[in-house]
Amino acid sequence: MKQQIVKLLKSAGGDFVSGQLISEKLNVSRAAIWKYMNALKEEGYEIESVSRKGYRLIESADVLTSSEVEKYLTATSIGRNLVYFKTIGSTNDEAKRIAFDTVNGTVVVSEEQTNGRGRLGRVWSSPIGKGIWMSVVLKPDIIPEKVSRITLIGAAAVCKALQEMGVDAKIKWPNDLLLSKKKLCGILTEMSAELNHVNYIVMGIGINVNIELEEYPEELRDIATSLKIATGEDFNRQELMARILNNLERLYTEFIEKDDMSESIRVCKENSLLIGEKVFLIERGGKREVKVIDIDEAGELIVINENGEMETIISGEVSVRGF
Ligand code: BTX
Repeated sequence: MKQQIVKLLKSAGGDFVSGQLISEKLNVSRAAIWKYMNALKEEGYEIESVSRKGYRLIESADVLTSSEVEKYLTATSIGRNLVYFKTIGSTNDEAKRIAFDTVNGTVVVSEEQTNGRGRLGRVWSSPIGKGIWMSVVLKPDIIPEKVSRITLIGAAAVCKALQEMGVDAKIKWPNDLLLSKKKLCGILTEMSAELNHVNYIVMGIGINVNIELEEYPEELRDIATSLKIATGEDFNRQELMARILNNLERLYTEFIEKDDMSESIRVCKENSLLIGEKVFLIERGGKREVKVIDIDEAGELIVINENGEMETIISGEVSVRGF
């Protein structure tokens, strides 16, 4: 209902819309409208109300609601069902909670996460209104072994969206994007699967957009960045979010329908931070140094190991450090 009210107010182009008209068009009581208006003001919309004239939208808020993101969205399935929160523990947890009952392409987004998660239970800092903290629910008909490729498709989608907005970020295979060697974006892919069947995938994407350095906890200041810190400019979160979803839908559909992830791999290779570098692989058994030489067509990392032999590393098995 809030979305429909915003739409109606926007269609008036800054003029007043009477409570009577809203009530008739949307079939709600005047008291309910008043409540919705207060809720919208809480979300950050600036709405003027004048008795006998009605309500007027003065300024749209910098929020990631469906009615704001929709303006930039060309994707037809991913992001069309957008579940919005002002605050939540973790969008990945919420996406997993609703995954069975919701449609493919549902996106859960929150202005803030109080329990944002990285891999292996690490904490993901998610301050209010400054980033994009979202999780996409996907229900592909693929075998579980191929799920790790979805993370690369996500990384390529974020990379393309950033390029469209004038930012050249580097991809640290398989799940991070960096600017000046500092973390700008992290991707956390989780799934529910049977032996031969994927029930759902939740791809969590966190991007630091308009965060200032001093807004990070002390321990992150040397390793994290944001678009604002790197460029000195504020970025439109709604547009960036929609562009990521638009690119994701295209790259994901190519993969699911044609088993083709060549464009995603090309983007990951062209913007790779690791190819040509010596890195440490951190595995269950310990830590070893290898040289990265390529990413193959399945999205696996090709390295030369300590014995001079070529080896294939599948994402999800290792962490990469010291690049
Ligand atoms: P990761 O395990 O690779 O990275 C986590 C590490 O990154 C932390 O240990 C910390 O050192 C650092 N870090 C924490 N917060 C930030 C930040 N805002 N910017 C840069 N570095 C940071 C990467 O995990 C995957 C992160 C996914 C986050 C998304 S947000 C939406 C969704 N919901 C959720 O709970 N997680 C995902």
